Amino acid sequence: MMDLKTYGYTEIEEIPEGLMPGRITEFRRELFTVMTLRGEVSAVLKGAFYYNVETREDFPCVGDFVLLQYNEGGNSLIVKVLPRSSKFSRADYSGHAVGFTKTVLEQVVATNFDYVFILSSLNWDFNVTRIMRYLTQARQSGGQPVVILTKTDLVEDYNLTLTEVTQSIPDVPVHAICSHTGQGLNELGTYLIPGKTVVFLGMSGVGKSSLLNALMKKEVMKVQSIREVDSRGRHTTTHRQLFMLPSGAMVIDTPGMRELGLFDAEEGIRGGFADVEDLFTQCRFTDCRHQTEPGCAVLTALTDGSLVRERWEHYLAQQHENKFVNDKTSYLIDKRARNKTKAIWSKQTRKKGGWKN
Ligand SMILES: Nc1nc2c(ncn2[C@@H]2O[C@H](COP(=O)(O)OP(=O)(O)OP(=O)(O)O)[C@@H](O)[C@H]2O)c(=O)[nH]1
Ligand SMILES: [Mg+2]
Repeated sequence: MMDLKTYGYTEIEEIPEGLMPGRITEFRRELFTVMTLRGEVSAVLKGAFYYNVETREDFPCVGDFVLLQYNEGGNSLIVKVLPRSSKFSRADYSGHAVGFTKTVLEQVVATNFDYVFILSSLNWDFNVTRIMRYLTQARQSGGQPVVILTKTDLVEDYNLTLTEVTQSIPDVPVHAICSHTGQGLNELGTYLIPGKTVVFLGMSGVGKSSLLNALMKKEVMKVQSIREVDSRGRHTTTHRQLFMLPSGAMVIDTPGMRELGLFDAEEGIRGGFADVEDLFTQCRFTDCRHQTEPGCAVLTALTDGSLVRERWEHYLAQQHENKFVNDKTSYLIDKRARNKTKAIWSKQTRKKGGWKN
């Protein structure tokens, strides 16, 4: 018989007759997978299960310890969620309308973890501001944050970045790893101890599932290459799942989040390229386009090598992409306005009888 203690369960309250404790490892298509003393079982919510439909904050989530009515022949029934020791939630703007007002729902992403691994890739999309934003959320979760810089094999020298991150967040441990070569993975041993749970957070494509696979020593989660042009992830992982590592620790892999993505780009670029934008203030002309203008600080920096050409090109590429997204958004808003005008106009002409279809 399996011992639920290995899944981090501590008996905090007496189990009523006829119920069985378990830990939710997966939730997909309205069906929960729960690890119990009898192994893995499928479960649904008991009809009378109460949760607040407006906030959904007490809706069972991957990582939760629950009480079940075990059902031999079919789905077991979840009757209760046990108190959570930690939880990570985010605002869900997907727009459920409650009454006439659009409320922002709390979406609980994972619960009962000891560590929050904030993953960030060391490739050129790297930016400290984004890490700090994740950190703010992680600090409120009840888990201990750890920053993981991924894909060390893609950069020649990551020591500068490592120093930059360590200096920006001196109270949080930072590790640089490569899931492909295994570099730095043994440093993570301090956290991956039996009975402890780690949740992986980070943007799509940073390598969360790759790290999970490396730690599992087999492919348990699908991994997909990112778009090379801009290193954006493809949102490969679409559900959350808890895995038991060979070390006895557990990992909750999560899908990369959207809202910390594209539309934040402006602030993100500023945060990631402060050194580049600082140069602009030194140009002779305030409207310098940094192309051929005399007294351009960017051109000078490129010539004397203090600004690496690739970095400048990455900056331009990001600005370009960001502008594209912004233009597209305003194009759609304009289009909606135009269509509205067109609708009013055609209505009026039709009334006058001057419009024939
Ligand atoms: N070079 C290199 N590539 C890596 C490394 N880790 C992950 N990748 C690649 O990065 C891409 C994205 O990896 P995933 O593990 O799918 O990323 P993810 O964070 O799980 O993404 P989502 O599931 O969409 O949130 C894949 O092509 C991986 O092979 C690494 O250490 N080095
Ligand atoms: Mg993934």
